[in-house]
Amino acid sequence: MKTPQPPSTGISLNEHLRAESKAPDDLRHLIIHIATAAKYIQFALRTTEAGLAGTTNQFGEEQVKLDVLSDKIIRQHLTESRLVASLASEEHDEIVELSPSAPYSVVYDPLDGSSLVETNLAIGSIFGIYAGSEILGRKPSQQVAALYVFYGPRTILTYSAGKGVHSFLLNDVGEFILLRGYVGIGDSAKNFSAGNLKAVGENEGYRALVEHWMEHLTMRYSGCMVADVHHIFSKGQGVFANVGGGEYPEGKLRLVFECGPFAYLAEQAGGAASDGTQPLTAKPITSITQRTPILLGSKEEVRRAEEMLG
Ligand code: P6P
Repeated sequence: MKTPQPPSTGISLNEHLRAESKAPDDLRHLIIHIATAAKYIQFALRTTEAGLAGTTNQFGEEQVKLDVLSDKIIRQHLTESRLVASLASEEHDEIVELSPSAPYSVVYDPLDGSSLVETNLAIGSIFGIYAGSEILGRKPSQQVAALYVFYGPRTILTYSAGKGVHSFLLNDVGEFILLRGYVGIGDSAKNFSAGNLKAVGENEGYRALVEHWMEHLTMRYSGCMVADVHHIFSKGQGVFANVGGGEYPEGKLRLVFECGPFAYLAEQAGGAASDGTQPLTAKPITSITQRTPILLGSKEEVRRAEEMLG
């Protein structure tokens, strides 16, 4: 019988942050704290029963137990880092001040797609990091880093600290090891992921766009933004859309927690992210409940979407 091989000893997340991204030590430490929280969440997903928590978040969405638990885990690790001045979580309706003189503020969706937990589909956590204590009035372009953790058959952490997008695999000894450096998004797409599809009933431009994509591209859609956008990063092409119409006049997704971090990452990977009229990285955050249309991925399709939705 073949003896099990030691897990890959490729470059670690910590070393990559230091040597490749040349991140300041306090930013590197903060991202490592976030990565540690993700390991506890990954463990909880495997061991904690799914099911509803019996509470709702600020958006009136029913919280599952793992939403609440993931939020607590992240908040604990951000607090223990002593590096966070203020934080905003999708699960809470206000910005929380932690250590006023700390260097960074963190915005996060602790468990994006959590309604899919009981279906055993992949879900994720999304993080944006700003320097200083202010969140409102900032633009996603002012993030100093953004990252997401994808809890699928494998747990993958993807980050950018301003020098490209890099993916790391959680190995068997609990370390994030480099899987792919300098992830890129090509200009043309083969796949599309269209959310808030009910909007086609009243949004003629969106109907025409989705019909075009159905004729020319292949759909890949799971209902979890982390999984669907990760598909674009891992394939190096694709376009993700969630635009206004029906129950969500501005689209379903939130600027600060979901669209801002992913817009930063998409641009770092050579792709584009737009609200249909402007780059999402240039869109000021006016409130933590602010929703926005999003078109993200291969530049040619984001431009096509801007024209057809225009
Ligand atoms: P729709 C999950 O609830 C979520 O917030 C995102 O992860 C996902 O992209 C979107 O909502 C799904 O939207 O319109 O397909 O239900």
